[in-house]
Amino acid sequence: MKFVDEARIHVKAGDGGNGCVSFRREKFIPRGGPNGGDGGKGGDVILQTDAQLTTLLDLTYPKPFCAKKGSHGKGKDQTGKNGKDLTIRLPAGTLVRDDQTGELLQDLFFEGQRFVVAEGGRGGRGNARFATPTLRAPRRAEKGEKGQERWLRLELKLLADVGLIGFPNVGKSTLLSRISSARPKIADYPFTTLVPNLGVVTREDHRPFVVADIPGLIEGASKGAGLGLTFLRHVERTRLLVHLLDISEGPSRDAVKDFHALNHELKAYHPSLQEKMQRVALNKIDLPSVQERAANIKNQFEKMGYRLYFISAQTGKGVKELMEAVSRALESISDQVDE
Ligand SMILES: Nc1nc2c(ncn2[C@@H]2O[C@H](COP(=O)(O)OP(=O)(O)OP(=O)(O)O)[C@@H](O)[C@H]2O)c(=O)[nH]1
Ligand SMILES: [Mg+2]
Repeated sequence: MKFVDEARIHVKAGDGGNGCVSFRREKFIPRGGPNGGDGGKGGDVILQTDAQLTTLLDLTYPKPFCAKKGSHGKGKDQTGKNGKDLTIRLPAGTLVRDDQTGELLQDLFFEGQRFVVAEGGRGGRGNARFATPTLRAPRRAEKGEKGQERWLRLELKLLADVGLIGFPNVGKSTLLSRISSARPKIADYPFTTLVPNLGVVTREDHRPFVVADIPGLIEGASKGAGLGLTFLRHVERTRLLVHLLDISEGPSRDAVKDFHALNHELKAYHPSLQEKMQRVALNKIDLPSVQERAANIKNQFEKMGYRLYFISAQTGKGVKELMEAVSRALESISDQVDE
């Protein structure tokens, strides 16, 4: 399925129905009073999150999303029917902005959360409402109000607990496929992953958590190199990052330099991203060329205050230890939040 994380849509709530001008006409009652009913209220446009959805694809729709109009009032004091609401379904994690001002209208974070984004117009009052002791036969009724109409900018930020980051080809998707039932595409060329993948990690001793594997980042991504940084929006809301490194290309690959270069890109996207807690792992430890240099690299990371995990996403070696560390870190973060 195509992944879409931005959309611009036009919503229009229903207009209210008009009030009615009418008079009672009955046998033996020569001058019946006014009995024009009120118009019905126009339908609202409502946004609602839906657990089944993971992209904004359904919303790349050129026509406006319109709720129904209220019916006009009728004689015999009949109020017009209210127009039907229109509910638009969205994935959880969607930010809703006014397109013109950029103002954040709502952050649809929870499952099933609803938000009235355009209100239907009120129905106009019928002439029955305008009768007074001195004006017994008003010929006046109101028009229904217009329904609200606006352009919205929708932006999806995936709700994952853990973000998997790293240069292209380091094995992020391989790791995701090992720790969850997700089956992202894996190949030995850079930029295999073009859209984020989500996987759920279920563990006996810990609450399940969601991991997002995002497309590879490269140096200069903040200036548009590679796929740029726009996918980083999907790790903005994660609580923890797993930073994956790979030196299998040969001695020219410097894990420490790569680590700093990627963190520099995180910071360029938003300083808060660089401040997120990270767990750092050197992948492809099954390869002898990697094993040879591993101890030295571990030392360098220790000096910087990081424990370096050795893993092989392919064979599974060390993955359990890394996931335990991730579980523990998530727990300590949620404890902090609880406090
Ligand atoms: N030997 C070895 N190869 C691995 C390991 N993990 C991944 N690979 C290989 O490395 C290549 C890249 O793996 P991917 O999982 O597609 O890498 P990625 O980080 O998702 O790459 P992008 O999506 O392009 O950013 C593939 O050929 C994998 O088979 C590992 O632990 N050991
Ligand atoms: Mg990938």
